[in-house]
Amino acid sequence: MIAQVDAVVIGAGFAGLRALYTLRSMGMSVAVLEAGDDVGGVWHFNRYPGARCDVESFDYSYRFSPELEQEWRWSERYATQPEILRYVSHVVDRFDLRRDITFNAQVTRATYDETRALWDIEVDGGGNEGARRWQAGKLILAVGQLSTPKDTVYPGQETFGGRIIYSAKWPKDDVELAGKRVAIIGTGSSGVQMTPVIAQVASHLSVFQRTANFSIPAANAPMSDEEDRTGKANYRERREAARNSPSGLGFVPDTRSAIDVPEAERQAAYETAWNRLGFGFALTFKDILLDERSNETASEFIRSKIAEQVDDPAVLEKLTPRGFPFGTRRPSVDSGYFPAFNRANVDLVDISETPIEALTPLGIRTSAAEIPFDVIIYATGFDAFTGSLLKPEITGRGGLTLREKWSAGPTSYLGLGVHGFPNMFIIVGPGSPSLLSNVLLSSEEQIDWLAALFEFARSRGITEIEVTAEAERDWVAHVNERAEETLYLKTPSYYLGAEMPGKPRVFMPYSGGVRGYRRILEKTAAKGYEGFMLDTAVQQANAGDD
Ligand code: N01
Repeated sequence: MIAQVDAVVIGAGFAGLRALYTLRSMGMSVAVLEAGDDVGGVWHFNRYPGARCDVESFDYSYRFSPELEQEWRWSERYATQPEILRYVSHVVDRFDLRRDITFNAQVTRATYDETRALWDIEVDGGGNEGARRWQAGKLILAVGQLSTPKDTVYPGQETFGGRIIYSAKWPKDDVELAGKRVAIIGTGSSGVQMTPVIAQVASHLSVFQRTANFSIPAANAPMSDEEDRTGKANYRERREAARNSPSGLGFVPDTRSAIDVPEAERQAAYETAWNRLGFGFALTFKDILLDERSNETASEFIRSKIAEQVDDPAVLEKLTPRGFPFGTRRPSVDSGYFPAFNRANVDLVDISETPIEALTPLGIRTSAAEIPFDVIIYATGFDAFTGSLLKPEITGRGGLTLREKWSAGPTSYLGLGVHGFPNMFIIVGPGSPSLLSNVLLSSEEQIDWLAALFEFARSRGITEIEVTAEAERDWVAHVNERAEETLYLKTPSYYLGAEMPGKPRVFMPYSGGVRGYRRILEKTAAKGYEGFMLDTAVQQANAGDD
């Protein structure tokens, strides 16, 4: 059976659900195909202890419904993963979204039929309704940027007698950690978030660190009634401030260079940011991510704060991040990470000095020792940005696959479309502010913009929308130019594809900021969607025409 719809959306995370809501509101028929067995995307899969959003709840929530904004009550400034899932479920029920979602449907193939301007989409794993093929006028990829976990494997892994868990595929069953000897491998945001929580229950916790990470305190707190009232009363202003800020978090940096500010004043500004801003710390001054000397003032401030939190000088030395500018690898936002290492039941294993050689039946063998464990947790991250986009075989014009097209790294126009792949649209993918921004806000911006483009096309009988080769080339050049203005290129990171061996080294997100990006989108629309070929010639046939 082939189901025919106006649009197929891949992914039922925040972006996919928003696309479903919006396109359905326009009168389009939509099918959402989701590989997991429920909604929520990364929040569905990353259910490890301590998982929580590092964007404030008021900002990490949908803006499309003022009623929804008013009725939902967040319990903390930074919501936990279970609370975020409750929110997503509430949204799905409230707007009756579930009926258009097929779960356990891993898309394996999407092929563009040039003669009919239709995407032919196949899934593995079977849909709930039994449909295994869909045909759609539009294909929306809302697959997430951090949704394909790295399959880290060590020699001897199969011999380990305990349990191995990947943080990004955390099981739904109760994972027993109380009284266990636990290892966490990886000290990115996932490792940093789970460390203090697991430390409280494990009999012993060893954290295996390859690279020390900068981390800012979340300054999390219960949401008081007063904060809730004020936040809700000022929601429109808050949304506007977020849209007009570089990161989509509402913070507007001090317009001075950090090094132009007198020492005492600079330290005071960092102190204020440290105590309240979380991720926004990087925006204390305008050039922390642009100028090495300015960056060093922020880096040094954070190092001094880490020093205040860790008792043992030898452990502190290992935990102190050096050798790359703060922010050029994504910093973490934590709730008690560094003080966890003062506990008697927690230790740090520096695997840059004593690498992991193998897993054994007993535990982990490093170059220095064999350490016994009951549970080993891989918090080793993701095949970022492109992992999930390249998982299905997506074939555009002339049999060209997206994997071939992106063999030297992703290219796009505005991050939204790829030349040779008509009627295919990517949400918060490479070439857009994506992970350098509040991703939820950025996805809503893009979806609203696409909705207007689709309306524009519909009113003119346009069946095929494709970015031009020239627009794509110019956008890639622009993304690179903006990146070159920053410090990001100085550090191997997942922004650059350095997290996976053999991945092309291309700076993937757009560093021109949320506001700058939105202005470009607005200008493009005002010029009749400049950079897009809008074709009325191809008749979109029905699947039934076969
Ligand atoms: O992954 P990461 P993550 N052997 O890639 C190490 C978002 N997020 O899941 O740096 C040993 O950041 C690796 O070491 P190194 C957020 O955007 C958000 O923690 O490569 N170690 C690093 O320490 C975040 O940035 C929240 O030297 C290995 C770690 O594993 C992104 O997701 C919460 C290794 C991986 O860090 C990814 O975070 C959680 C190996 N073979 C995540 N391979 C929120 O708060 C890798 N490592 C919303």
